Amino acid sequence: MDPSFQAASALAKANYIVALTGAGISAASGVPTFRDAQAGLWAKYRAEDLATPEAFQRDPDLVWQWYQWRRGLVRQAQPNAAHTALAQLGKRKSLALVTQNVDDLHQRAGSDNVIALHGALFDNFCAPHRHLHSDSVEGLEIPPQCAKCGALVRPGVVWFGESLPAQALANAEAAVRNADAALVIGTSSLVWPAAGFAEAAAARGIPVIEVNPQATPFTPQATYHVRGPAEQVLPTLLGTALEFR
Ligand code: BJW
Repeated sequence: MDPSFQAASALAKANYIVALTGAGISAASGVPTFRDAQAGLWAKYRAEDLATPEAFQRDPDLVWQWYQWRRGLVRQAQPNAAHTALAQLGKRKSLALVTQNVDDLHQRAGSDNVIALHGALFDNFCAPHRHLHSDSVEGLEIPPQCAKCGALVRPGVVWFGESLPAQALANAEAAVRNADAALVIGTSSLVWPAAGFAEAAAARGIPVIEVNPQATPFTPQATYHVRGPAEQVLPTLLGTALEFR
């Protein structure tokens, strides 16, 4: 039987679904992924030059330029059919949406209560004290300085070697513990602890559906691998699941 049909059937039977998303879901919106050979941001830049606290200490200008460029891309981007399909699923079924993405495309597509594991691209906080700066830093000299303590302000994202937000981790763990089906969409499953959620779902024995044009280290553990871009696969897959009786 067609794996997409079996996957849709498994989703239709589930009462509570957890969806784990990564950069691939936003690729069709024009937001580059991190590790794809041609288009990935890190084809031009090394991750360790940009997405670590050490890189920020060493060269805050470079790191800020990268984030300002990415903020510009995301501001211009629109949610695509994959974001919209998940938002619609969330209106019709009980869904926990856990994302590694720092863009706001799930929220703009209409998904509520998104669990953001790696922070938010448009948040800012001061590096040493994490004073949150809700004001935009646009128009300020880069790197901006904290008005409270004078330290440098940084983007409100999770860099390598940093802990993930405790509440988001706890919410994601609970979602994986309680779900009776899981979707793993557009992630290379290389970055931890996020990659562990798909593994934990598979270890519980629930159906886990991976949607990705490529195989990943997680693929052998997936119940179904629906090979293809999320913006093409998800509208049909989730639409079919919602129509099952
Ligand atoms: C499509 C598509 C389409 C294309 N449709 N699909 C255990 C083992 C080994 C190492 C570690 C471990 N535990 C922790 C670590 C260390 C580290 C880590 O994971 N390292 C590995 C790289 C080896 N993890 C951490 O440091 C984490 N913190 C932590 O663990 O704290 C505790 C601790 C502290 C100190 C010591 C030890 C532990 C923090 C990780 C933070 C990751 N941050 C980033 C940057 C966020 C800010 C920003 O955006 O600038 O998060 S890195 C980057 O990778 C970003 C992403 O969220 C993350 C994941 O990437 P993702 O989403 O999977 O994207 P890609 O590009 O990798 O893949 C895209 C996929 O889409 C591909 O598969 C394509 O095929 C597919 N695709 N088009 C569907 N149209």
